[in-house]
Amino acid sequence: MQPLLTLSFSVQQAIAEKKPILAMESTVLTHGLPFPKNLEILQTLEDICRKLAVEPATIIILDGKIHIGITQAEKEILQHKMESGEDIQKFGMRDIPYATAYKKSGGTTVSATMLLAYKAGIKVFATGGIGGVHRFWNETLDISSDLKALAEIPVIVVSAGCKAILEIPATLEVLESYGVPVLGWKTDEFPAFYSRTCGKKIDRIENAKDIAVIYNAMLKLYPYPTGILVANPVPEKDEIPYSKMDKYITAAIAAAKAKNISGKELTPFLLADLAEKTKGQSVQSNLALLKNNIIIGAQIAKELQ
Ligand code: PSU
Ligand code: MN
Repeated sequence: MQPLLTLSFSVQQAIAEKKPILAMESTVLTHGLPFPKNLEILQTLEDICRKLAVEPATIIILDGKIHIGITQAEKEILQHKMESGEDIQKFGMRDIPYATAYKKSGGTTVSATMLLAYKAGIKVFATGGIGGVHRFWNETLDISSDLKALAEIPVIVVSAGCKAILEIPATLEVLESYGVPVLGWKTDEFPAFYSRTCGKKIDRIENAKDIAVIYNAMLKLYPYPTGILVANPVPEKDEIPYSKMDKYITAAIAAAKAKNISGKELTPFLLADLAEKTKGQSVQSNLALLKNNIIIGAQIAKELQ
């Protein structure tokens, strides 16, 4: 039997040297951002992380192999697959066993990345935004498995909140029901991805050290420790006001409904529609907040080490 996880040489080395490691999600790249810019962004994010003396571990599945950290050669394989139009899938937590059995390739969502980071012994990872409770959830029951993963897996997730394509108050309610701490990085308000605020209050934290204290207290207290959601607002200069985004979002959701798009296709469809309608402004904002989350994630990884 092959080992379940393939750790890159640099990640193995970082583990051996007790160097801090930050895991990175890949669906945000494969399905949240356009090709070929997504691969450039991947490189930029990894470079930022390395400059901060933290080893980036991009998590992705290629031909059924679960990679914790990818090499240059594997990035080229991914690029080739994308260029040739091969089916690069989106893998949530439940899709991983199938992907390994049938040698599929794809990006891992927040839920899948949490699970795989945990298995690899990595405690923190950075992403763009988490999935959550979708608008019209009471008709569709569409609630992201990211919330289930946050409820069950003790990994710290650094995000810019969740996208306003979701029903944000309902998403926060579910996180509260599941006992998941939601912490605002130097903010009292939950950020809404492209926008810095959404009017919902959360607990404020001032530094990475306090996150480590909270994480360790949770591990000691909870019989079943959960994840922790760190919400880091997009930088001011890259913010798109909620009022401006909201009309595009409403239109994108209506378009998805008209085209009968549901399930895991929904989020990528909405993101692509927003990128088009905002003439790339949403992509720019997405990149800025990703970089920002890597920086905070790296600080937390160092603090936990
Ligand atoms: N939110 C974003 N960009 C993304 C995603 C969410 O702003 O790319 C991706 C993440 O990978 C997240 C997933 O985990 O979508 C959630 O998908 P679903 O709603 O199908 O669970
Ligand atoms: Mn869903």
